Amino acid sequence: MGPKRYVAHMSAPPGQRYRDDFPRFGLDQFANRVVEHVGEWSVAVGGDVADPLELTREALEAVPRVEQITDFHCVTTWSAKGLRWGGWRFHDVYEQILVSAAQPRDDATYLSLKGRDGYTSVLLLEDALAPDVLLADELDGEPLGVEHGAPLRLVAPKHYGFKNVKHLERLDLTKDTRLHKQMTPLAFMDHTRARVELEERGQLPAWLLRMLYRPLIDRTVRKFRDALDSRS
Ligand SMILES: Nc1nc2c(c(=O)[nH]1)N[C@H]1C(S)=C(S)[C@@H](COP(=O)(O)O)O[C@H]1N2
Ligand SMILES: [Mo]
Repeated sequence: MGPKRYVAHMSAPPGQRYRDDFPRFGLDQFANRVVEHVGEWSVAVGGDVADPLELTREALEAVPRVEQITDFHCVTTWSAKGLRWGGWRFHDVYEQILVSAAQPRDDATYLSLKGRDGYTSVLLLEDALAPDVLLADELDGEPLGVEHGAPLRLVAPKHYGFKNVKHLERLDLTKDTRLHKQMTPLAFMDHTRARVELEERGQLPAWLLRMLYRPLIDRTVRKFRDALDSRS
């Protein structure tokens, strides 16, 4: 039997450590691109579809709202516990709106996502259609704030944070992953699926990426917090 003090961490996925807060986070180059709250919003949907469309809030209101409590895991090894998200299942939005209105082609097997700050990422459509993947506009019962992705963000809890695109501006259903390439400064940081349970952190062994990423957490949290605090 191991020492008692480790018991609290037993539920963390491999290589992850829980922290008490949920910091604003991301790649350095996005720290200063604070997306201020936008009143009216819609998300463009395109790619390999017959009919590109604008997904409006009004259209989403026809889809049942859901609430979900899930943990959040950043690839740099920090995790946040028990976040209560509100919004819509991407699966429901896809089945109830996108299939009939946009008519994606059969070979559109990727979901590319773009944020208003220019950040992009891509998921397998199959992964995005899992029941715990949300288009979220609420966090802990409040409208989503600028720090966590207003007005709408993706929440994909089984995938590392870098797939959970904030400030959604555009979705593409596509056969081509190059349309919105993963936003990684270095090739080894990329991973098509980035599943947390399998520790798919990137193109290098997970233990090595843990070691490279962990020292970056504190300074990144500070940088993102300072950028938010000093905005005019
Ligand atoms: N638009 C946008 N989405 C983004 C990022 C970003 O910089 N811009 N950073 C990603 C990374 S690396 C992480 S860990 C999470 C952080 O989400 P949070 O800021 O709500 O904690 O957002 C992801 N989605
Ligand atoms: Mo991250």
